[in-house]
Amino acid sequence: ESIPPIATPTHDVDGFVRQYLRELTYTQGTTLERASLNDKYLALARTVRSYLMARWNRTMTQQYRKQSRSVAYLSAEYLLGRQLDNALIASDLEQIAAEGLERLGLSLDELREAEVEPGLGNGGLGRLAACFVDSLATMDIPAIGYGIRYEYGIFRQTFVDGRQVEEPDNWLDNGSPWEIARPEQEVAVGFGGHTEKYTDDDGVERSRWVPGWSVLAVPYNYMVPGYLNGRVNTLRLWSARATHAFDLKIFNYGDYAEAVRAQTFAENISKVLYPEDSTPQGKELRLQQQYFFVAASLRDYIDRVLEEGFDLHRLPERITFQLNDTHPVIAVPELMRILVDEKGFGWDEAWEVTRQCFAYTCHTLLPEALEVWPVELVGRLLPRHLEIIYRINEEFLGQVRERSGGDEMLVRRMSIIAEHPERAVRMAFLATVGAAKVNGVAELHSQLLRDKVLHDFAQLWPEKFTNVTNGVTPRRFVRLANPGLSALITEAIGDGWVTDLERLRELEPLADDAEFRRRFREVKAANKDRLVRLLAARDGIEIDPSTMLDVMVKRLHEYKRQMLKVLHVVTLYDRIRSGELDPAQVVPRTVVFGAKAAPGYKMAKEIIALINHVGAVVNADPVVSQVLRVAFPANYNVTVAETLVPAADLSEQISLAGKEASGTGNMKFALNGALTIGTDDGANVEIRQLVGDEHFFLFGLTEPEASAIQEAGYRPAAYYEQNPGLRRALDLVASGEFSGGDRSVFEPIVSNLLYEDRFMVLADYQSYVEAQDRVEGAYRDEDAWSRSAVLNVARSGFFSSDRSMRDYLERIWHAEAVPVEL
Ligand code: 26Q
Repeated sequence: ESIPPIATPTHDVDGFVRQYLRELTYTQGTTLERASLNDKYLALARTVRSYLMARWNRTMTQQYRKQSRSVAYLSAEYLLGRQLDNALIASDLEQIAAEGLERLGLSLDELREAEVEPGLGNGGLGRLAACFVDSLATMDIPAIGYGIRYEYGIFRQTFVDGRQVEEPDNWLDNGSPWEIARPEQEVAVGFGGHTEKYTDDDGVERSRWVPGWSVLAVPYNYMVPGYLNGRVNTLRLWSARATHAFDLKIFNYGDYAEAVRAQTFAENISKVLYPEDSTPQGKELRLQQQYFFVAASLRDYIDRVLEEGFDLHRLPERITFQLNDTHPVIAVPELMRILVDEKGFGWDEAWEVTRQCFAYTCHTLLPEALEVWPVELVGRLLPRHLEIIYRINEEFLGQVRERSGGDEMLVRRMSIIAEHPERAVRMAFLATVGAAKVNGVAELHSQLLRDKVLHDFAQLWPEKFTNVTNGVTPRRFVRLANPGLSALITEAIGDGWVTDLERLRELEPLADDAEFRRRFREVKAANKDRLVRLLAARDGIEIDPSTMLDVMVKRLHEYKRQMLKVLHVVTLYDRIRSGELDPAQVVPRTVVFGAKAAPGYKMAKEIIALINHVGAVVNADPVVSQVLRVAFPANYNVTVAETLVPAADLSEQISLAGKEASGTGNMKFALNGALTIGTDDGANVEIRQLVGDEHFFLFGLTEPEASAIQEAGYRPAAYYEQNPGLRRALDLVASGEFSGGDRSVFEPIVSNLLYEDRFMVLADYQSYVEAQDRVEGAYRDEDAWSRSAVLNVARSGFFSSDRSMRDYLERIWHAEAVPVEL
């Protein structure tokens, strides 16, 4: 009758040890003596998980009962980072786990290193999704994240002769203790086939889709624990499975082995994350991935509300589907298809519901980054969706015609279907038409969206457009990554800042406190030591912790301008070698790069080779290397960021103005007390406004200036001709100085800079070098520098992803917190 509830293990060392041994013995099936490192890690992960399980169950039970308004975040990427550490702090088990393991003769630090991070994202956009789900759980918002469980995440980067080589990321190989498969909740997703018209029982003309093939989507649930609260939200990632053996019988009875082999075709869909970041390729499998996870997610959510007997006409009262860029935008025609074809809605009422259910976040400004799918491909893979997209477009353009008095130029510009160079669906336009709200990710970016990329749409629907500046989770990127700084802050102002980051403001007066600044420097020094140990053990790289740590970590892309940083390094090398600079007068620095290039992005890979080759020459020079060293650890990822960011003195945020939508690394560095050298771009603009001009090294063209030069006809060679320092730096690269005398190696880079330079590296060179000279001057005054660093921390509370969530909630989602009892 009444079975007593199974208790969560007690929140103390005894309870922890008992649960740990239970996991090791009965789940892992081994003993302390025999256990491998991986066994010990898995048992630890499951132990921590077991403490959160009751919260997770309670959260789900409550969700069903309360039927509150909620948010479904649709994202093709979640760059989660390691799960164990975050689960430990969320459940307040750090101390207990450390002691409990010690009692067993084990080391928490050693075991946490055994976790392979799930790298299910490329960079900023994927990491943002991970920060957002963390904040939603911590703020007690009923929310679910939907995405893809890639079997292989972002590739592992290695260098061979300084050149990038990609290796598969087998992140699942050692077991995955953080996921729970729910195979009984699988859903079928159709593809291909044809559409047909028919007359229903009421004599109404209808369409239906008869797919040609299908795959199963199997959900895997990941826990998303709120920080020290009772909520554990769910991240639901879909994995593709071949439809059951029934296919085999039907069409391949005679060749069993061949039929089984054919199954793997379907399972390719969730096999690998596309490593392209911001230059989408129109690959068929990529569109399959998008439709696969979107169709499964909508189906999953809708089935759940239908079970409650919920009326789909009221769907917008219950949910917002937030579209993380255009990757999930096929959800718009999919919901229309469900409502019209399957639920018998009329077109207009279905459109009303659909439009109100979606909101779209744009993450780019680069025209080549806007997703466009050939009509031929969409029609072949999703014939019914193409018909629906055409109808949406027809009705939309009718509206444009009416409002504009038949301005056919405008109609052509705004059409969801592009005609050139081939007929294709413009996903950003479909998203904008299909969503109730459209947002950019920083003030400047949202403004440029309204003024440029989506100008016509912003004219038509000004109220649809809004901004939500990005943020990062202070749990992972301060509390967890920087325990020293966290302790210092907590000692000064209490621990409320972890969930209310604006409270960092209370540190401002301490910037003037010499003792506090000294302790701040102590923390920074300790963080550098930690980085020294990591790079030595992980990469065999030796760095000197007494030098200024100058860090540029982000995807390798021409618009981000790693090239500008290289030219600065080459300039320093040249100035020292030529005797223009006395090494005794130079502030010693270590320049750290971390960057992956899309495997097909030639120029990006050349730049990686250049960085490595310049680094090798600089580091080998007996004079220069006394004051300048370059470190480029391979395979930069979230785990590396957690050690690197807290150690940095200088944060490089040097994209061409108007190209970086926001940036989020910039926020992580500022929050950890690095000063920024940056252009007036993305969220740098807001960082500078908040921390103050005196504590930020601004340089470079502004967006309007850069645009004006481009329009007048930018001639990079003119900068080369007129600037002796720049000429010497480029000549050195061209001379073969960094390629064993071979002038051909970096010739493509040099001629690209001289004759094209799309991102105006040469135009900003002088300004950048001068800003670096100011950095050097400022760094010499240790006390003034640490004062600025403390003020950076104190004034960056705005960049918490909790604040981003509040903005989304107020401006777009209108959902409310629903606390779950602890
Ligand atoms: C699309 C189609 C096919 C293949 C790949 C893609 C693809 C994948 C990833 C396109 C773009 C991305 C990632 C974009 C991205 O990370 N953008 C960054 O988003 C951050 C969060 O808003 C911003 O801070 C950065 O400024 C922006 O570059």
